[in-house]
Amino acid sequence: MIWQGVIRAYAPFLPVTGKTPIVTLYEGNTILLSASHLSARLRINLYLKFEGQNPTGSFKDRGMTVAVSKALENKARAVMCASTGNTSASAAALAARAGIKCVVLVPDGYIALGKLAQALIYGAEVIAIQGNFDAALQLVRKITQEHSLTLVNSLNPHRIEGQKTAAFEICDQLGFAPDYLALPVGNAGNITAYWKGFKEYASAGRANQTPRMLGFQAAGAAPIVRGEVVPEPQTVATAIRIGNPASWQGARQALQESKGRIEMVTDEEIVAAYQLVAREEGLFVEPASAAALAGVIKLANQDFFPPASQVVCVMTGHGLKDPDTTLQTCHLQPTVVPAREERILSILEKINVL
Ligand code: AN7
Repeated sequence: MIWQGVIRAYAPFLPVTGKTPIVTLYEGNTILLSASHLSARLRINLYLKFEGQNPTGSFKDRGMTVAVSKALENKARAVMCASTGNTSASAAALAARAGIKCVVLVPDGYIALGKLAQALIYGAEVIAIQGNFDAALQLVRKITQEHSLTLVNSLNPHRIEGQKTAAFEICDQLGFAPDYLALPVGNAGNITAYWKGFKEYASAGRANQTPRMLGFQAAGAAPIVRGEVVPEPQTVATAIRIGNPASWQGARQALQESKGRIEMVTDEEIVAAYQLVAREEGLFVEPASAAALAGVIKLANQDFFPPASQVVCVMTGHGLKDPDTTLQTCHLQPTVVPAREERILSILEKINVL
């Protein structure tokens, strides 16, 4: 049967019934890529779960299909969220499928251009606030409590339910649960969801173990690592520019129960990993995703992983969402020359390919 999204694939594990209208973009079923070059370099077995392959280009579609389906089942007329970009793109797309309105609040000037374009073209009401994500989420929580719009941030438990399907897929693709699961942490919904998914799959006898969870925050936006709210978070990885995560408690539980770790990585480490995964594995991810890889590299360099460990690193979003950051942070540009053969040949000579 052809793939028809995570609800149909994993219905027994999800809060849906025969009466739930399934709103889907056929999200999920993303590749788990064996990262052979990085594995050799880091002396582990590293796999990359490429969530950029989802229909709106990030993992958010997994949770949003469930949240919007349940919103429609409950006769919602509109959904609302705060977002650093990917949640708004996904909410806007699935609301379009459902035929309901979508309102998104984003931090003005701190959202990748591709994500903004997505929310707008899918037809959402996009409001850019002069404040950060945390301020946007506070406003959205208040407004959705006092009015009839349905909140579709990961405080909505249906989001977590949908996102946990990524853990199921990893077990199904590998044939076992990995030893370690690494991912970037922003609002902390995803680490909460993965841990729930791994626990449920092991309880159901569909996975042999549960992995240790490894979360990574950007150094300028690392409230969980530092143990306190960061009032003015800053990082090149705008997706995780979050100073007061809503699922802080869920993250804490995942880390404690799995004997995991949460650490921070600098913007320099993020940008280095961002280029490395593109150049060594052919995978273009967004900076927030590269934070997870930067963390794995850092831990591997400290000999944290026992030999032959099976490590899955979640590449949460697609690099094409934020090409401005690529060119600026990596200082990349094409070589511009007149359209003459000798000019091309002189370059080929210089890079030793003749
Ligand atoms: C690519 O879109 O919070 O820890 O509003 O877009 O579950 O928040 C995005 C988060 C990692 C962090 N990678 O996940 C939003 C938003 C990417 C992301 C995260 C986000 P959470």
